[in-house]
Amino acid sequence: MLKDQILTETYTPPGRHREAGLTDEQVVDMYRKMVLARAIDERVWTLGRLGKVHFVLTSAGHEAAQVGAAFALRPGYDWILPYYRDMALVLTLGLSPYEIMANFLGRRDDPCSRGRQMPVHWSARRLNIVSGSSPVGTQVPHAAGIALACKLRREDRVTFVSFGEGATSTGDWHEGLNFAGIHQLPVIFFCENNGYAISVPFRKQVACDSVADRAAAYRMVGVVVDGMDPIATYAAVKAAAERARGGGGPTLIEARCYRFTPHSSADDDRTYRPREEVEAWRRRDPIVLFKNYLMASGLLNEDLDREIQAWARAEVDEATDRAEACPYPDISELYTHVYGS
Ligand SMILES: Cc1ncc(C[n+]2csc(CCOP(=O)(O)OP(=O)(O)O)c2C)c(N)n1
Ligand SMILES: [Mg+2]
Repeated sequence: MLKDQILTETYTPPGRHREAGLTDEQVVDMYRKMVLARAIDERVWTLGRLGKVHFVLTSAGHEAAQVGAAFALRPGYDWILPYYRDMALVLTLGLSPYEIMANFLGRRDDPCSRGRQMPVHWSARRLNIVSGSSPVGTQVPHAAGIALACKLRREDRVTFVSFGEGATSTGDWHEGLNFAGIHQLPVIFFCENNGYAISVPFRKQVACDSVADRAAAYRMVGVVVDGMDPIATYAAVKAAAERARGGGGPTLIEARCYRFTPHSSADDDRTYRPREEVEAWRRRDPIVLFKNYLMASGLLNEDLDREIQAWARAEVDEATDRAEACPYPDISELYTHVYGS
């Protein structure tokens, strides 16, 4: 499925980020975040194999989409409703590698649930990142409701909600978009379309050609963007945020990407994804493509890249050691925050 994506090469002429309103420093920072997210990702899989993380589910292959989107949002001001695959998104918005490791390892310093919930249910009160439930798509009507509140209060906050293409088959998803369309709410619906919902391919999930096609039915702008390109994704989210703030209503963005790993540590993707397909997508690794772009733009060289890779490894080592040293939640905290206080 989505074979056209495999054949299409990202075309990013040097210096293109400036046209999108990004500075040279910002794009190098984007690259740092992508490299750091991948380094965390790889460590978490290793910790999973060691039996230290009981459920592994990560963002490898989605970094460009997530980091690009995060750069267009205002952390701690806009409302963010991520889904489980959004580690690179929440990292870029301000969760530290330590907090992320504490989440995966179920430790007391996990900012999402103090180590009592399943990993990857990302949230952070200080960053306006709202916790989601495990049934996919349930965050979508929540986002519409939050956006309605912002509109009624005349705040210029944007609500950003993300999900996979599989989640777009749920009733919650359609209800959320319908409501946002009717009330023209300041919300960005961000679909990370990686072609599969665990083993179910896109064609068995969505009857039309693209998720973005569905936008018209809900009276909103629908955009397809190359989710392997952080600049393109940034530009799409930035335009949607400006539209929302200007009273132009919601936008549905479909960022096309690919997950490089099995769905989770409980999945074997060899049973449903041909290896040639995975290899073809790996040749479009967003981190390698972006590295090439930054080099062509004169912003990165091999020495600086080695420095960035070493920095990312050191960050992950430190975060892992600290998180492993952090205690598990105390039994006395079992019911804390479980119900409203
Ligand atoms: C309502 C519901 N049905 C099924 C599941 C089990 N499940 C968890 S993740 C997932 C796949 C979702 O795929 P997609 O939305 O494409 O996101 P991706 O993991 O590919 O990023 C499924 C079916 C669930 N959590 N909730
Ligand atoms: Mg998917």
